[in-house]
Amino acid sequence: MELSTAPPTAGPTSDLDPFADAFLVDPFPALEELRETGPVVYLPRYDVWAVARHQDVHAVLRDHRRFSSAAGVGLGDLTTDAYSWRRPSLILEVDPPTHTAHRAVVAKTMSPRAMQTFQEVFDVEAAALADRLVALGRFDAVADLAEPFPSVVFPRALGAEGDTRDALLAYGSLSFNAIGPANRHLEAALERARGVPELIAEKCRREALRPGSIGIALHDAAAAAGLTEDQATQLVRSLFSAGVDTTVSGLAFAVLAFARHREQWQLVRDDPSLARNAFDEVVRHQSPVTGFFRTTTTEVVWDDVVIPARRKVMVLFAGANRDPRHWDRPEDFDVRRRTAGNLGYGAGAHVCAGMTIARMEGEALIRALAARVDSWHLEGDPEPRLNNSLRGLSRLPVRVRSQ
Ligand code: OVV
Repeated sequence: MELSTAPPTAGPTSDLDPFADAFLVDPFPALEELRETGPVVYLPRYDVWAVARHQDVHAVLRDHRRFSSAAGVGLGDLTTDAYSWRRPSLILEVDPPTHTAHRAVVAKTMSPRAMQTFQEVFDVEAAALADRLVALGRFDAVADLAEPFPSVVFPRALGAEGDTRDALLAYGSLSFNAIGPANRHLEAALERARGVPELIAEKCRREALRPGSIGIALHDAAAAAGLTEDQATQLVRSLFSAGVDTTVSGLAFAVLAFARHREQWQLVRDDPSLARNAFDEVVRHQSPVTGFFRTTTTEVVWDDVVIPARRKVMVLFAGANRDPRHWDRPEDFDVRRRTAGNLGYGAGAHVCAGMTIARMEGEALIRALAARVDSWHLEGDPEPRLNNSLRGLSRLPVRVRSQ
């Protein structure tokens, strides 16, 4: 291997604003430009660095020693500017070894084995929803399909009592907007979520959770690992934060993809075992979570570019997921594609803890719909939902054809 002898440089820069509305609506042209500009690019507008190529996104995510999560995974530094509405996450905003212990507790309760219990409930719920939608014929695939499914099945699996839908959607919106600057999207999310953090905290307590639920299993596993009840409550909160809006986005993008690419829907109808891979391909193609940040723990020389210590690096999953250096025809939505290397769920120690349940939800609903819907038709333009780190739709008017 030839070692680079070039001296470290300041590296390429870009005037990109990754929180401007144009980027939030459609980040892909700008991400292509970033990938072409270099492996790591300085963004003077926010005084941060950005990586958008598959290889670099993957490598940064796996290097938690030099790229820390402990100062938060957003633009701001949580060690100096804490969020006003919650304490730091015990799993998202920490590094190994503390992270490892907390992650093990969550992983145990969210494992494929533990999730098996919920498969049947998801299938029954998906079938009932698909029946209702086919009966409607025309509907908004966001309000009537993408939002109701995760915001019913996920809190139920977690053990939350009562109707938590609006609270969870508001809380998710806030959690993901908080990754960005204090712009109007974050302001609106804070306003919408007034009183919600307190309500969520209440729902996460052991006494508030249903026996046999993931939430109770988490409390038990946390106690067995020597964590306090307060810590267990905060770990349950993490699941509520990350588990609803993300899946809502994935399902809305799935419908949009199938309305735009009817031959892909036909493939899933012909072979419903493709449902699982199809959902993963939606996550690869649309990358609901555009990217999170890391903070350098020391000076890092990355491909001859010097990033000083204690600086923020934006890790663009959505850039990696469309990188032609890794993917064949990255712009194409292809349900039969090998999705190995999909970074839509992140990678490394912090890879999405809810990945198994998210995939189960996506698969269950796509399967149920594939058994009933012949084709999807757009009845109007999809409307984007603007959020500082979570791509999504606010409206998706569709009509379904069924026999
Ligand atoms: C928004 C988000 C994503 C992932 C994890 C968490 C929050 C957390 O609170 O742990």
